[in-house]
Amino acid sequence: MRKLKIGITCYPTVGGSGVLATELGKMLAERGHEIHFITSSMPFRLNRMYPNIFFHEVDVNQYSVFQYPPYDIALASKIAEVVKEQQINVMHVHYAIPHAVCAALARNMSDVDFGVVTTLHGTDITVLGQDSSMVKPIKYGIEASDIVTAVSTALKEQTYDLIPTEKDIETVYNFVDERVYKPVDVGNLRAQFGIRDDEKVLIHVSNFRKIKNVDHIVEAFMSVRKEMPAKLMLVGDGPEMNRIMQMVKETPYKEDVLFLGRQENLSELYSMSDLMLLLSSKESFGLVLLEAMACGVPGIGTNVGGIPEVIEHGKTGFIVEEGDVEAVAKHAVALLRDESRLAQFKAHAKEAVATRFSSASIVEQYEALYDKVAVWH
Ligand code: GMT
Repeated sequence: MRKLKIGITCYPTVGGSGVLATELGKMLAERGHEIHFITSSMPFRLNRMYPNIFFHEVDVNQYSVFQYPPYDIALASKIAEVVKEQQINVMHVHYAIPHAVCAALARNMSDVDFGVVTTLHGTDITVLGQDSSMVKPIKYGIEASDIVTAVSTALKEQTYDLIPTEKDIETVYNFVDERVYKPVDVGNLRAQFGIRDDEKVLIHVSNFRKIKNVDHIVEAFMSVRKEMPAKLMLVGDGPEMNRIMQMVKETPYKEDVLFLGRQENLSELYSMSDLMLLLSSKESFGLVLLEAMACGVPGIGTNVGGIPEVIEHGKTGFIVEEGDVEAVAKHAVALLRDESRLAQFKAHAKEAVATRFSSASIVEQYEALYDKVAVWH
């Protein structure tokens, strides 16, 4: 495989698409490619020095005459500048809106050519695609890209439902770094969190947006808790947090719900857990499910978006209809009470990460796509 100079643009703050883009950049760098992040701030997972990873900050000036800072124009200009200076072969942009459109603008402005790969992550299609004023810009961003990928087949199909385009879209699943996400020894962490040996641990990790249905998670947990000793760990923060805290306060098992806020060392928290819950109303993939599975934690998820492509019903977890909290509780109690079945599910979850979602094979899929569209200077 030829070594490439790859530019990556994503939203660098906490969120699945930023995590995926950063992890991909790190793995590509380890495989000898030169990586240039062109983002508004340092991607948060870029937490150590890599000799072949560079960061180019998009400077968004606040001009007093403009009501809104021109991020998109500043990004397009920066992409054009970096591509020329660094002789970038291919840009990989995450999100059709605004990033694919910015890459197209950069290509028009620039006097050197480069390939463009766009990855659709979900919100750019499932939310913006519902807004009629956004359909044409999304279509434009998709069609101006050389190659478009979606993180699940469900997202690909939703894109065709919402956006009138003939463009070929390839499914390339999310992955995790298996060296980080693996079962780890947690010492006496369970005891430090006040979790007794006879208690099972359920976990939910998200940005607490309304679409994550954290209230359904709390309701399902309360039904589980009525049946058996258990704790619920809620990890993350976001707009729904206050409402959820209020809701939990009014329940009989409020002491059994642990609010952990945003956390860095997720593999430790997953390693303490027995079951992951992701009951979203929209979810193009559910990267947190894969993180948990890599640590040997099966999941219960809704029959929504890409979740059924991640969880194999009856093998690595269960799929339930959105809002059916009693089905969640029923599956959870049955599985958590049956130690040998739980052990099987845990093993299958790890195996799925190593086979269907192996980072090496997914990074190779991206490399093959870059190789097809790379422009050599
Ligand atoms: O889930 C979120 O709220 C964050 C969002 C994002 O744009 O970063 O995540 C999306 O991309 C992830 C990485 O591909 C997927 O695993 C998430 O399922 C997807 N979120 C939604 O579709 C709601």
